[in-house]
Amino acid sequence: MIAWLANPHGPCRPVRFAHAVVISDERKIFEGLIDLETSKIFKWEQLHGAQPIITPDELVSVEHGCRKDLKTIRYDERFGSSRGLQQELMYYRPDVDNNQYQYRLNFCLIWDPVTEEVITIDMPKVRRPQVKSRPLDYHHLAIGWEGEYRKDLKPINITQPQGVSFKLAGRELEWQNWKFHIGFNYREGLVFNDIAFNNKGNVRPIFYSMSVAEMGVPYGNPEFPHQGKHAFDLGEYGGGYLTNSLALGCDSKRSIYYLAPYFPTLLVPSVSMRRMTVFTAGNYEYAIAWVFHQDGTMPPDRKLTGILNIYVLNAAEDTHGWVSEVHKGVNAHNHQHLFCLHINPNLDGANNSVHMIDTVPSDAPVGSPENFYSNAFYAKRPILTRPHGHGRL
Ligand SMILES: [Cu+2]
Repeated sequence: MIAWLANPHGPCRPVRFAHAVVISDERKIFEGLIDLETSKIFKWEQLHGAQPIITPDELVSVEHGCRKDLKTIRYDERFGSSRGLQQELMYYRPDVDNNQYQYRLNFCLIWDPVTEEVITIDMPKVRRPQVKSRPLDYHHLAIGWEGEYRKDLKPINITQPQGVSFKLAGRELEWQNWKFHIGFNYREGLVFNDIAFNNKGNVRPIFYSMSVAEMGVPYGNPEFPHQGKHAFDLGEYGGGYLTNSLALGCDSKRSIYYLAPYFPTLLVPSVSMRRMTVFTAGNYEYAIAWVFHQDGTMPPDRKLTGILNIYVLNAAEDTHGWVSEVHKGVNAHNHQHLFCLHINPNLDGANNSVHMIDTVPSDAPVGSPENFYSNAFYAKRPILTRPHGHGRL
């Protein structure tokens, strides 16, 4: 691949393979490599001890199924790890235009996506009352009822009368000495390949590929049934599948260029050429922006917005510090959003490594000659040596 990138018109064009992850009706998972030129299956194997992504179709089916299937209710403890079960957080919505995350119910369902049935209702030991606040209306006309749109903002017009400064050839973009290929897949969403910077005529490769590979959200409330609340938004739902389609004039102003990704299904979101994707994972929206600066740096920018995943709270309840009360009778569980970058460095070639920087206080005690005033700190630079597992050494 490296040889072909160096000479795209030369003879060493690599064979094109498709990497397929296939989920059977029984949710068995198969992984394969298919030669796209000969349609020959190069590798095909069933994976054991792993769970596949929850597809958009399955997410729709669980919403309908949970409403109608309440026939098999039992209070079983846990079910082992061989089945991919889903814990469904339940809400009450008085009207279709109301905020669907406002009234959390105090129980959860466990759904089996293979048999398409509810296998358990998890009731907490402590019951808590339903919140009785006024429903928040999300219909656009409701803004009129709440006092109208603001009228004191002057219009903003962004114009580029001489056109844009970037060039796009296929999926390869050039801008201000940067050059890279823009890929997209169901799991990671945007993937940048072959990122290079032209430094006064010297084209320097920087990254072979770069993407956000996962985003984990651990929740910190140990009380049953919240202990299993721990989302992997990319691996479980797919950052590409959840990417929102954008429209000119609605989501962006002029001089935006849209790219359409390809999926083996009918879902076709488009990606804004500000090198940004916005995907919605349940109650959250994530804006993943890749900013390529003119000085050759590219700090990733992650924005989160949305609605807190809330739960109900008794009056004067001791929350043990696991939650924050955000409204009378409503709490939000402590949680984090941990982004996992897939970095394949290629700075002037493959022979380089990635390190992180930790700021560490001096080991020398206060009053010692080395650190008399206690202001000494240094930068620790551990190298990330392994791509899998516990890389931090
Ligand atoms: Cu959050």
